[in-house]
Amino acid sequence: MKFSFVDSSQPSRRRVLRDAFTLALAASPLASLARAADESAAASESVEDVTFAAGPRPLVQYPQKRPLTLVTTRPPHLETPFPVFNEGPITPNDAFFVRYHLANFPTSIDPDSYRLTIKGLVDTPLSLSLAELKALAAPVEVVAVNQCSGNSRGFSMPRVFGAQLGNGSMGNARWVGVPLKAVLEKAGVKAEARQVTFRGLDKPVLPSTPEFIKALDISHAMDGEPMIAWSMNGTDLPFLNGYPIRLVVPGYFGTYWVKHLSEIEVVDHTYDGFFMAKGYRVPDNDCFCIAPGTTAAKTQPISRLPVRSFITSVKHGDVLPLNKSVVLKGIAFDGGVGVNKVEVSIDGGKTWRESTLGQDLGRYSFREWTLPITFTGKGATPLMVRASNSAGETQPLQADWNPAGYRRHVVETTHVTVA
Ligand SMILES: Nc1nc2c(c(=O)[nH]1)N[C@H]1C(S)=C(S)[C@@H](COP(=O)(O)O)O[C@H]1N2
Ligand SMILES: [Mo]
Repeated sequence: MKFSFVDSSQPSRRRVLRDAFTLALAASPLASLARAADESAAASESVEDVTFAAGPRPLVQYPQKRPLTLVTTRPPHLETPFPVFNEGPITPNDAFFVRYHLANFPTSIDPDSYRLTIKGLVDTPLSLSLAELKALAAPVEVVAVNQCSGNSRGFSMPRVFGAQLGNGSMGNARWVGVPLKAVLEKAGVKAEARQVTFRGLDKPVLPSTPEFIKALDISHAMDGEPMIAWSMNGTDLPFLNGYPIRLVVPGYFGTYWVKHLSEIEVVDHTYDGFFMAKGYRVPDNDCFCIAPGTTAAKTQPISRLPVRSFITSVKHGDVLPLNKSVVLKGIAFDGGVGVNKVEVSIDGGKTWRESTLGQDLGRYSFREWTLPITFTGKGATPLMVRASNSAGETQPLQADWNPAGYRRHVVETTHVTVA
C-alpha cells in the first residue's frame, strides 16, 4: 500500500486527529490513491470467493479499512467481503462498503473550517460549523441499512450494463446525528418549497460530468427521519463513508445518503439534475420491473429498500453433514416496515421452515435469524431463504428484471452438498 499520511510538523492533539483523516499526499491525492489501488489489485493474491459472472475479484486496502473487495478503482467502489455479514448484525466501520461516483473526491478535510450551507427557499440561509450543527438539536440515533441500488447487480440475468456488484454493497450501522428537520426548521422553510437538494464535497473531474446531487421531497425531508450524521458505530464516520457528516435516509437506498455533505438547498420544483432525472430511476409499476428487451413506459426515482434476506453461515459449495443438526444463520431487512418472518426451504421451495429471529435493533436494521436443520438426504441441496415483513411483503422466487439491475431482492439460493 502506498498511502502516505501527511506528516505533521506541529503535533498537537488536534493536528494528530486531523491527520488521521488525511488520506494521501496533498500534492497529488488522486493520483496516489488510484496508483495505490491499482498496484494492490495487481499484486493481490487474496481473491474473494465469489461465484458469479463477474468472476473472482481482488481484495484491496484503503485507509481506515480492512481489505475489501474491489469493484472499481476510479472512483473507488469497494464491497464488504460477504463472510463479514455472518459476524453480527452491525457491519464494522473498517469493513463497511465504499461507493463514489466522481473521481475527484476529497482526500483531506479540515473539521475546524468545515461548513454546511443551507440556502434556497429559506428565511435565514445558514453556514454551520460542525460544532454549531452538533449543538443545534438533541442528537438522535438509528440503526439502519445503507444498501446501494445496484447491490447484487452482477447476478442480473440477462446481464445488465454497469459495475458488476456482488452482494457486498450493503451494510448496517448505528448512526448518530441531528434530524434534517431541525436544521431546516432553524433556517425556516418557505411555503413554496417542493424539494430539498443535497450535495457533498466531491466534484467531477470533467466539466461534462454531472455533479452528484440528490433530492428528497420536502415532506420527506421534514418528517423527522432523515438525519445528518457524524457518528457511525460510536465513532466519527470513516473518511470514505462521508467524514465529517453525511445524510442518513433510513429505509431508502444508499444513493440518497450523500457523503461529505456540504450544501443543502430548498427548491420550489422537482429537482431535475442527472442523478435524479436520469440516473437511479426504476420502472414506475408494482414490481419496478420490465421484460428484458422492453422499455419502461414511465420511470420514478428509486426509493425504499424491498425486503431481502441472506444465508451467511454457509456458502456455495459447502459440504454439510448428514443426520446431524446444523444451525443455519443469516440476515434479513426491509425498508422500515420491519421483518417479521424468515423461512428456509431445502426442497426447492415446496415446503418452508420458519426460523427464529434475533435481537430487534429497530425496523431499519439487519435482523439476524437462525434455524437448526438436520439434513436426512444425501447429495446436492439448494438452501433457499425468504423473508417477509409485517405489511405482508415478501421476496419473489423469480428475479424481477430492470435495465439497471437495481433493487434485486429475489429469494437467494445457496447450493450445498450433504454428505
Ligand atoms: N458525496 C457523495 N455521496 C454519496 C455518493 C457519492 O458518489 N458522492 N454515492 C452514494 C451512493 S450511490 C451510495 S450506494 C452510498 C454509499 O455509501 P458508502 O460509500 O458510505 O458505503 O453513498 C451515497 N452518497
Ligand atoms: Mo449506490
